[in-house]
Amino acid sequence: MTAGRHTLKEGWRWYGPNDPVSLDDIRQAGASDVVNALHQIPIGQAWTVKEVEERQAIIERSQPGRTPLKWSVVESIPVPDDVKRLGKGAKASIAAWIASMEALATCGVKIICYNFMPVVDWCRTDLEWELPNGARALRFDYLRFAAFELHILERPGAEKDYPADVRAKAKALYATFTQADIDYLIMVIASALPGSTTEPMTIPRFREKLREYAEINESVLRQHLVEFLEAVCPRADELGVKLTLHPDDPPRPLFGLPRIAKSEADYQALFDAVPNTSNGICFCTGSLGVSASNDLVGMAERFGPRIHFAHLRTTKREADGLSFFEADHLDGDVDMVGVLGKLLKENAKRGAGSEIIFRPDHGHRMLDDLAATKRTNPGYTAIGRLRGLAELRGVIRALEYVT
Ligand code: DNO
Repeated sequence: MTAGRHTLKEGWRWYGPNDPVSLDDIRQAGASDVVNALHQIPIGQAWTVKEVEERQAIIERSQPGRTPLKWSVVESIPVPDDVKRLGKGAKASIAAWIASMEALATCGVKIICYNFMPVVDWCRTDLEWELPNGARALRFDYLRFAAFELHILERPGAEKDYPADVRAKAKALYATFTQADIDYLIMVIASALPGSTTEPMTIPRFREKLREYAEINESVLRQHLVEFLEAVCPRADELGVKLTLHPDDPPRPLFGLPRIAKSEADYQALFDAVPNTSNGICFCTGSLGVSASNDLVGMAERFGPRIHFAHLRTTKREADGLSFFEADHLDGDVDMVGVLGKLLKENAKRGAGSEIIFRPDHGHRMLDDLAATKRTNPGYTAIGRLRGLAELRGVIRALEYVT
């Protein structure tokens, strides 16, 4: 709980009324700020004030007498495919995105998270990978991913992205797959995980989408993001909205598609191209931390004023350097204490109402959430995130005490 103190604000992602995690669960976890989106509205369709108000009433006013919750962050307004492929040419889609932003601002929801990942949002190969303590974690296994690309998706040209020894290992791995393994991998990679901002795909549709992106290389995609921001930021500035671009997860090109929010240099290029104050970052330590070359503590310091929202989690890179799993919040490759120190420093410079909001991210499936009858969203269990938030809160309190 952070009520009454000037500190980082504790957020919690909630998928809406169908989320098996309740608003009381969020209160009991101690979070104050809800991160939510209107997932039921098709990608590309503008959100109306009425729709936003209805959701806001559920979050903020449906249980009088309870500890107050505030809907502070939208994660995400999806950026439709045509914006990524056509940039400013996708006029109607950009206008609809701005209309959603205006509806949110009218209701006072002023931090908006979005991403610019083409075709697939976050990508994993296992949603229930068993840890040595029996809990389940999300994992990205490079060889399983290669087996998917080379032998299930059969992406033309994919073999060029893998050295011969990896191709051989992926082929051998694929030979061990049952139909159930194949179906599982298709489900995990292609069918859009909950909260994703891309459309669920069958394999034929996946191939078609990749064909649609054939001409889109890194500089074209970056240019399209710049055009999108040039259209959106001036209005966001007027409304006092902060836009936070979520990094690519994992932070590297996938499926031969470019990724342009994977490093400090990528973000710096965007801030240089579109310096508006509304142009910010969702500081996702879990996504950026997958790449050993990202200096997270330095980025937290250098991008401080552009950070309005943070996803605090950490992954652990495996022996091949390309596979990783989601570790406990303080025990992966990210120097979380160092990052929190920088975020607290930045936050101390800000006035009331513009604190950085963070949320714990991708908790393990553990304890009662492991029950077979328990419905949980991958990474978004109550108990795993409760643990993550408690650990982060402990670090924050300790850092505040010693400074
Ligand atoms: C997954 C999430 C992503 C994220 C979007 C942001 O857990 O971090 O789906 O919400 O990429 O637009």
